[in-house]
Amino acid sequence: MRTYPTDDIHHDLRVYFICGSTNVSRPLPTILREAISGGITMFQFREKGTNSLTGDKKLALATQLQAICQEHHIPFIINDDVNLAVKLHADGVHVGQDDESAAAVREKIGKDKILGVSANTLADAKQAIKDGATYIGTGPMYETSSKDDADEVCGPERIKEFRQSGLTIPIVAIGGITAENIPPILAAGANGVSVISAIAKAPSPAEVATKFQKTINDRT
Ligand code: IFP
Ligand code: MG
Repeated sequence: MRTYPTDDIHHDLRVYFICGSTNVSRPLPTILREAISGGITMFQFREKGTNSLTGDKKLALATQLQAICQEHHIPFIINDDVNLAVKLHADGVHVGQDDESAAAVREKIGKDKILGVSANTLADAKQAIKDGATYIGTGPMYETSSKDDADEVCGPERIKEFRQSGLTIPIVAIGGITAENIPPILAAGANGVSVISAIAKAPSPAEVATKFQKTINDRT
């Protein structure tokens, strides 16, 4: 059996589900189980914004979600909260440009963990690589409702730019992605797609995850 988390990051990035308690209208553990049964390949716990959980409640939910991921051999990544990730021995951390510096995070989590960094410019991407990023996330590809502070839409062009500049680091695309707009994203050189709403708000998270997974597997 495949070991995880770091032996096949290209595979793990294919259908990368990001979610927190404020993104769902049913219990997040239930949604996560359904998404896993449908075929997501990695999960990021992103507990952020108005009404998000903190302290013991956040810890309890993270622990529960991590157990579900472990049961199914899905890498469990924590957004921003490096201390929580270290405490839980999470498989990795994702940080943005406004968070703790990627180099400092790499230092804290050690060389074997997954480090994801959001990078929307070539300079940021190169710096992330220097700092020890395992993968970079870039977007928003299309209009998105999940983030109130989202940057301007970049489209698959940005990924093409990164690849044409010689970057070989695994790249995951984020923002407004649906099964329909996956093909140009992969064609531009992304290794996978990351979604919040498309799965979190779906009547059937499993069905959407399956559709994404099939669309990507057919093209890689
Ligand atoms: N990209 C990603 C990921 N995660 C985030 N939380 C984010 C941007 C802001 F998809 F993981 F790369
Ligand atoms: Mg962040």
